Amino acid sequence: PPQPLEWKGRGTTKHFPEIVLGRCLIYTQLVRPAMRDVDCHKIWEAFKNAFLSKNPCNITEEDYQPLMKLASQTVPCNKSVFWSKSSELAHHYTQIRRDMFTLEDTLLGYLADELSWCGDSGTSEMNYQSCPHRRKDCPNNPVSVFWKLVSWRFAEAACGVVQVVLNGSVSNTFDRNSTFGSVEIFHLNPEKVHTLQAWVMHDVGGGPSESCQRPPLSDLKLIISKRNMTFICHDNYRVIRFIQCVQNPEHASCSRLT
Ligand code: JS2
Repeated sequence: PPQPLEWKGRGTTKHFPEIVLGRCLIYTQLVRPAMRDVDCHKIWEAFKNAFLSKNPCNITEEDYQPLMKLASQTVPCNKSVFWSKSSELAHHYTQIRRDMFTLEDTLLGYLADELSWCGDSGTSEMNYQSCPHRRKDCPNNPVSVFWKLVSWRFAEAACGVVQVVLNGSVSNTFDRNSTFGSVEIFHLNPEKVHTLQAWVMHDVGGGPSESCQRPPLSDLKLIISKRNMTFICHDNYRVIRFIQCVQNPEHASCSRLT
């Protein structure tokens, strides 16, 4: 019979080392050639040293410091895009507006997006079988600590007007337990960020579940106002609606778009 798995989360992604090194080269040489002098071999060394030969329930922010230092990058003011429950749409938006950045359009987010990784204290190997699940095993695992840290740093570095793409077709449009609701909004620096623009996008054809006028969004408005930033909210922001309509050109609500 197969051995019982050690952890409840998915194991390290197959070919993780090659994917991270390959993504680093693609990003620094092709996607953002301004970063062509970044040493991807050093980045890979720092990435793997953050979690290999360590207890995967005991990873700390310090473990990732060398990687953070090597991969540091500045996003220009007014160009940061946050998202919650709207990953695909937010990333389509920044793939078209190439001057805008989600976290996954920065090197660190690009390297790790959709991947899973962990090691173990007894070995210098990666665990391709299973990795700790955030809730079912432990919160301080390599993947969760990484995303919390990079999200926090991405928010802290933002300046000017920042945008957030929210999903108005789910019940937790603004979720205080999400990365956006628990980490990012509290790390925006009001001395640098003057306005948060929230775009509440409804699925084409799907009925709205939440909107700017409803309690979850008024909670967000209150949090942002209390932190001395201006809050602007629009349902179905036109520019992003166009992207949704490219994927649903036949829908009635898309033919009436002006
Ligand atoms: C595991 C991942 C991945 O504003 C965005 C980003 O800056 C992000 O890091 O945090 C926000 C999205 O997080 P949120 O609000 O929790 O939305 P969600 O749809 O409930 O969860 C998405 C996962 C957040 C962290 N994360 N975790 N694996 O590949 C991965 N990529 C990201 N961004």
